[in-house]
Amino acid sequence: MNSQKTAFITGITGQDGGYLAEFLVAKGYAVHGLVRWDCIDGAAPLRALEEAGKLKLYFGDMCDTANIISLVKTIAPDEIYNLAALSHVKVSFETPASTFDINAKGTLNILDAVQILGLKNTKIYQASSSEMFGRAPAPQNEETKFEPCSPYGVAKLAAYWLARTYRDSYGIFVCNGILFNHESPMRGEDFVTRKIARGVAAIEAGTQTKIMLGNLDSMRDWGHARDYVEGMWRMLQQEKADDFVLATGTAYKVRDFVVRAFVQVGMKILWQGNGVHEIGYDEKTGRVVVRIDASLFRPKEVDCLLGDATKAKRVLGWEPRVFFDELVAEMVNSERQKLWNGETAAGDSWCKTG
Ligand code: F7E
Repeated sequence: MNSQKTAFITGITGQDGGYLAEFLVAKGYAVHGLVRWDCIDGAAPLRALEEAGKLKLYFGDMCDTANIISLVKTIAPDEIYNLAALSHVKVSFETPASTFDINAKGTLNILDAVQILGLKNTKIYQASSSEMFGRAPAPQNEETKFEPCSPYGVAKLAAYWLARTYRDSYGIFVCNGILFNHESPMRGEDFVTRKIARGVAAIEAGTQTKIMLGNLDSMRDWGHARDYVEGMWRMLQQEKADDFVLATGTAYKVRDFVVRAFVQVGMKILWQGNGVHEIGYDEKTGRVVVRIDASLFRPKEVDCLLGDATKAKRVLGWEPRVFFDELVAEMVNSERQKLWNGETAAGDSWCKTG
């Protein structure tokens, strides 16, 4: 009898999908992943696993009900990790309808597939988000009242409630992992941590002059994605499905990330001015290396996300290993390494994205 477990990861080309695929392959799983047709570039780092016969990739679309049901039927997974999403909060203000389709309806398609196919033993991980807490006072945990304030947060909250409803109504094993921000060198370039890390390395190398940023004062609880994918897996190893916050329990401002990242290349940043006129400059040379771009502000901002992962520690035995300083150092050094290896450097035009 084949005792190898099978996992199906949607959103496998994203940061978490990549780490999770590696983690599950190392645990001996047969891993299957869903790739959207326009995300094929993101599948490149996974090719080695695919060529080694440890991973199988399928083109698909979370919004295509028949496609999702048919894939779940073919794969008949023991575990489904539903990571596929439009994950950029600012972009969700510009594309609220497709955000809702992918993040909420897409989740419904996964739940319906398991329900309709009668897969009683399939366990589902639903990638819920701390963004669902929105403006709720920090620290936030599983008992905190949700107050989302972006189309992304609202769509994720709809998916969260669908998961709970299917769990309570049909006995489907589905866990909501309410994950606070988690980063790594694999993070998308339009998220603030990677954008800063890349910018700092490029400024050090002289290929970029400044980093354009939006709100410097929002606070986030930043952990390492590698730690968080292990938490996802631990949730599905439980006897009973439940919801868990994963977080480091520490929060820093975006400006703290900037300061810390420049320390990594030996620069001390001082601040001057207010609002869109604020600048960050190098103490030694007086050179301005951070400016504010009003277009990078969001219509509504989440001021402070700070998680309390006491329940995950108690029930799952999960704890983060990487904290702020180490995370920033890893991200900046990874960007420096890429530049030293001759990877094309970003110019100033690039730094206006995200
Ligand atoms: O922004 C501020 C921005 O885009 C962090 C996603 O994984 O975590 C992530 O969402 C903060 C915000 O992540 C820029 O206004 C300033 O306050 O890196 P971010 P996020 O919005 O927190 C949650 C938990 C998720 O679930 C999401 O999928 O940084 N900020 N200046 C900026 N942000 C960006 N992107 N770019 C800037 O230039």
